[in-house]
Amino acid sequence: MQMQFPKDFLWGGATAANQYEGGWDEGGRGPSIDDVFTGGSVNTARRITIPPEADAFYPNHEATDFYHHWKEDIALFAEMGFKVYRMSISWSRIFPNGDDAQPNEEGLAFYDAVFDELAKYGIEPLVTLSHYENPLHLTTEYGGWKNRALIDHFVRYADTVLRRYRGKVRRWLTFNEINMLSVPFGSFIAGGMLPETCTAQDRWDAMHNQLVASARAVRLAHEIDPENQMGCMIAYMCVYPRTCSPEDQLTQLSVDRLHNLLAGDVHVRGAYPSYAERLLAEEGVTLKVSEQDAADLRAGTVDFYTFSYYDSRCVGTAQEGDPSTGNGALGGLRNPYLQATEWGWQIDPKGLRWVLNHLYDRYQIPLMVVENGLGAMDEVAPDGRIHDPYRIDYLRQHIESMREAITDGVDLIGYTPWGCIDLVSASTGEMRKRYGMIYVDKHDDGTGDLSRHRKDSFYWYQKVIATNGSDL
Ligand code: BGP
Repeated sequence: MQMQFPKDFLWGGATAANQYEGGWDEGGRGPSIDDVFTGGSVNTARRITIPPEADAFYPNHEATDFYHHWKEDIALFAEMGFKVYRMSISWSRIFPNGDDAQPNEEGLAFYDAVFDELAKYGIEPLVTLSHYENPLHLTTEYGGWKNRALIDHFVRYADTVLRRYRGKVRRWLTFNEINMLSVPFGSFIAGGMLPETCTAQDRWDAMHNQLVASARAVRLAHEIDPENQMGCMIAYMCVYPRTCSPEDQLTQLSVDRLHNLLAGDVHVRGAYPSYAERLLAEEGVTLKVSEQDAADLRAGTVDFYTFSYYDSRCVGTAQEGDPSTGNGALGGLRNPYLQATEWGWQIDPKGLRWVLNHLYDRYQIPLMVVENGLGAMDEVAPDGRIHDPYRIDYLRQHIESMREAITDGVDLIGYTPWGCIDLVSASTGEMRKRYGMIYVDKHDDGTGDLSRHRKDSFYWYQKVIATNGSDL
């Protein structure tokens, strides 16, 4: 038995302003935390420099310049056949400092034009309110998301854009990969807190504040337009027990709950799960939930659940000679059954079927894979084209796995592979780690004319969408 993709399946692609939009000091935009983040290299973290250094290169200042190429890029997305386009609004383009009295009209008008252009092609926007980006002022003046003051600032920003784009945008995600705050990697990128002074308690306080802010935004969105569909976004870092020892099963259970499930449980169920207190205590963290917070969380549960899926890893007892994975966010052990990318991310399409089933068993609400893809170093071949069979292979196998999950009975409503057009890497700040089906001529030393080129995967994905996933 083999089911097909539902006929209204949302095929598309995903980007985010912090890595794609550029125009960092144009149109009245204020600086964001990404504007003080320089590039790293393979598996080395990016560097934070406040204020920006005059001679350092900040990859996202221009990024791949959606700000000046949006018409051309949307036309290319339409050519691929996108039904949906996941993007984010840059908060500091709307409120340059995050706590301003009035929004920046030029910023609001920019996204109006983008949404109108998408509508022209019948592409539905899926908008992330906060994708790894805060106005920098909220870090320098407030210390980032551990400060509860950010809840009100975020809700005001959400209120502004929800009202402005009412009817133009119907599907929203609140915080990108909110659960990255469960690991030190998320301190700055997800929480706007300087890593050297950020404690585990700060990170979990920040996550709590974002969960409350998210719930309040969800409730507001439903009030503003009952047709709004509100989703959460979780980085699902699939984990397996390294061996069949009972200890390894329990380690897997704890890691899965702490890093993957906890935040989503709050988003979907409107309350912290019963396992939270003990698990957090083991991290040295105390959960503080006021009565008002509890009421807010209950009143703002999400309509659908979205996640990113790139790889999997093992946890538990290391075996002789086991290397750890090169993916710094969660660490973990190598799985001897899997190949890894150049950046140590283990390629595991079957794991996606496992995760989809795991999540649907748990929540029974519509699911969407809003990030997935292969970061690779693409070359322009002597024939002037970009041949990326490795990316086609990766995507094909993950789409097959999604079809298996649909056959298993999972309500999967859409798929937006990450970085459908080349953009800056979040973890390393590199340009050479490319995900796109559209190549952008831009390099780590800042050179390149930003011209766009269709890769082989562009034509392949176009065919996948045209046949609703039946010709892979
Ligand atoms: C996710 C982020 C994205 C993105 C992607 C790929 O965690 O939501 O912003 O960049 O990972 O990661 P990277 O760019 O580090 O390869």
